[in-house]
Amino acid sequence: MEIKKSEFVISAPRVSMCPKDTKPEYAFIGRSNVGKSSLINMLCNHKGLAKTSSTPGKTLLINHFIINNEWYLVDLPGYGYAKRSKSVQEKLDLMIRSYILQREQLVNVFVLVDIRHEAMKMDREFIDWLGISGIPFAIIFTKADKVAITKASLYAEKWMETLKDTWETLPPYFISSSEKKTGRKEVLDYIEDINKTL
Ligand SMILES: Nc1nc2c(ncn2[C@@H]2O[C@H](COP(=O)(O)OP(=O)(O)O)[C@@H](O)[C@H]2O)c(=O)[nH]1
Ligand SMILES: [Mg+2]
Repeated sequence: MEIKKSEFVISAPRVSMCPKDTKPEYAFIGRSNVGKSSLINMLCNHKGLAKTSSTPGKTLLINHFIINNEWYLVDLPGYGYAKRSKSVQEKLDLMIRSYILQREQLVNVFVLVDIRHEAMKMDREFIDWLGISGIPFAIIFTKADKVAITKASLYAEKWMETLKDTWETLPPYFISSSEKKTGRKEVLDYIEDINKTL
């Protein structure tokens, strides 16, 4: 799929303030600093579209970007950033979960996981919660350029294996690097395939 146009639409503090539009949405979630905003920019070939930062914990809002005037990418705040106060993080978690449960046009959540990290409790809890809530999702392993090219799929497979204790069928997954533009076509094709079914 070609991305011809990508534009920032709105940063909303809660789901009721998201665009009044029924076009399909694809949201990106994961721990702070995992590379959500960088991935959105890489997919869109649009540096600076989503704000990236080397300081974690900057995104506090639900950010909508419209693609080709047809569908949305949504950049969400990270979960589990230890340096935030507990009450701020609890508010963010509530905002994220309300958005995911209430937004009917949300067709898929991408859960981002740093390819270098072993399975983390927080990611796992979030993934299990998506499953219980019946939300379709896929996993994207980020920052693949930080590991040897020969190791990337091995790490990803090992991580996916850990889901097998509770998951009968494993979700789809992708390996990406925003630096090297790895995984761009695969993720965009996946989105395109879903869009075609709607
Ligand atoms: N090497 C490398 N660094 C990345 C990649 N993606 C993001 N980063 C860096 O990781 C940091 C956090 O990225 P950002 O997209 O803001 O993460 P977010 O908090 O999940 O939105 C920034 O310093 C990025 O430059 C990647 O694919 N490769
Ligand atoms: Mg971000």
